[in-house]
Amino acid sequence: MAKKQVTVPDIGGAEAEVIELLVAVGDEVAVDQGLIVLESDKASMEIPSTAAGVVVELMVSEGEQLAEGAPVVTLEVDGEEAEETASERETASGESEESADAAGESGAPAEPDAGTEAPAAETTAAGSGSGGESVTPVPVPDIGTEDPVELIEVCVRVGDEVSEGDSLVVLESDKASMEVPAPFAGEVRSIKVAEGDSVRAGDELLELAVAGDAAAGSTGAGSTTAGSTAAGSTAAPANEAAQAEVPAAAPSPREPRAAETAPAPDADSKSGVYAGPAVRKLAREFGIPLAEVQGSGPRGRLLKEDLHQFVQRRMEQGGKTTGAAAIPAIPEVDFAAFGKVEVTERSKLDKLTASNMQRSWLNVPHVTQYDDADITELETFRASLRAEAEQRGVKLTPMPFILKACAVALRDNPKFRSSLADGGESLVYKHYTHIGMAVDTPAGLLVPVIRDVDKKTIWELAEEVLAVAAKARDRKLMPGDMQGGCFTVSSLGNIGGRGFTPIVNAPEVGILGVSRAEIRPVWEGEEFVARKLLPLSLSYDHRVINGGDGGRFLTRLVALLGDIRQLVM
Ligand code: CAO
Repeated sequence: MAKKQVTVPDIGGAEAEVIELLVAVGDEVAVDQGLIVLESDKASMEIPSTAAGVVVELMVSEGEQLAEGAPVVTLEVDGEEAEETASERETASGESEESADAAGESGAPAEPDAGTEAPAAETTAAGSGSGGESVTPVPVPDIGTEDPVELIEVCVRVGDEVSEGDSLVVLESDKASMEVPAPFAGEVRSIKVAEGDSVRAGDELLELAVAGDAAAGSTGAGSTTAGSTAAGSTAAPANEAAQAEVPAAAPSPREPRAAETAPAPDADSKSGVYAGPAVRKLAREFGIPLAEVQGSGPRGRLLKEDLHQFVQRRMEQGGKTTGAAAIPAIPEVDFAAFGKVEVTERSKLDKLTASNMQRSWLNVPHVTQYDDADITELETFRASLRAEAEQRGVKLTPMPFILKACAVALRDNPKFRSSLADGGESLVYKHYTHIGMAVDTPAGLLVPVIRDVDKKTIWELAEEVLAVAAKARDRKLMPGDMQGGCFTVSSLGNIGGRGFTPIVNAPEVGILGVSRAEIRPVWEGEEFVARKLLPLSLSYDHRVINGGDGGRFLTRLVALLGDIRQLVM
């Protein structure tokens, strides 16, 4: 086992504050795993481990200001890793291990590379003498990694005059986001990149044009202000001698902008949002306004878990009150401000029904069709069975006839007992006829399912209607008693009303609402006659059922109830 120190790499600025410790002594860390989070006035960034090992010493504490080279942790690494690291160092710099350590070796990603020299090499003199113009390509500076990073924003347009230090583009990796500042003042002559491009150190970003005198001036300024700009260093154009000495602009860690963090207009224009680049990136991908998220990290720092919880809360809120995060919530009102109120807890069943209804209402495009069934003859027949019903010990209401008529109509219109599957790609046709029946109970609405309605007699159905309604009211239904339905009947006939629009019990595609039957005058060609009419309302899922299908189903149902002899056909 050998020891290895990890130090702060080039952070593109003077100092940054430790705002979070991501590891503790004894932790096992992997290469690239975040050790601490640093935050400057421009950005926050994770400092990754440069080796795999166990943390044996943590040399920093929260609130401390650190600069490049400051030791962060000491790791105990296995021999192989230590050897590799040592030989890498020797190959890279020719230094001994001690001298590398003394210099704060950290695998810091900011070694000079091709990009730093590119501007000088490619500067072209477009004019002549000191009064001419030079056009200088500006490359991606050293960004601390050889991997490509995403260019998420181009901050300038062709023709823009920029000052030294102005942001040209914004780059983002999963560890940091950074602005690339203008290495000198000039006019943007051409832009070689676009948002979404992957770029590496040395890739050309754009060309800046400077007048000869100005260029010379800016060179001077660049060399004298090196280290004091946001980037911490500058590059000068035009003057080759100067360029040879002055490093190219280092990227400036940045504070992400509103457009980047979330689509919400004020998402992060509010100051005080503490979030690392990975969190900001995630927030941007999901359109989460960071300013609305409560950070649970040290000093209110936003963690990925906070985003997860935010999304989860929004979804739950959607399920309970609005159905979807995108739907604006109904504002809470202080009703007590207007008079005496009483607040009661809703039953579990009530809340479950509410969320099922809302889910269906929001997912299913509903259409409701209305018609009246003439049940005069049916009622005469039912009345004729009263004595037998008493003998059998059952109450014969219109419900068994309605169920039976629905079974025949479902057989004749099989789409009504289908369900959507594969996200709408296919339809499942059921070859059974199980029908749910809404039961109004003191605890809330329950929908037991009566199986194989098509195979049962009116007497069997009458018994079962009574039995399941009693079971529902006594809260004795098992979950299986309420599953497997193909269609639902909801009758308010015993209560009253002329019609209503029932909500489809998805994934079923149809539901029949039954209202109170009453005797009404019906024109029969030459005169009005008194007939008993049963108002029916058929709601269906318009993704599956077309108006024509709905019309055929309802017309068939009306015909069946109007002439119950057809029920046996
Ligand atoms: N028109 C006129 N009278 C009707 C009728 C109708 N459409 N339907 C039933 N009735 C009569 C019955 O004949 C019975 O009369 P008698 O007592 O004189 O015999 C009386 O109303 C009570 O019937 P019932 O309710 O006991 O029996 P049912 O078979 O009609 O209904 C059940 C059973 C469980 C469906 C019903 O009791 C019920 O709970 N309905 C409410 C369903 C509901 O809440 N739906 C809304 C869901 S969406 O919010």
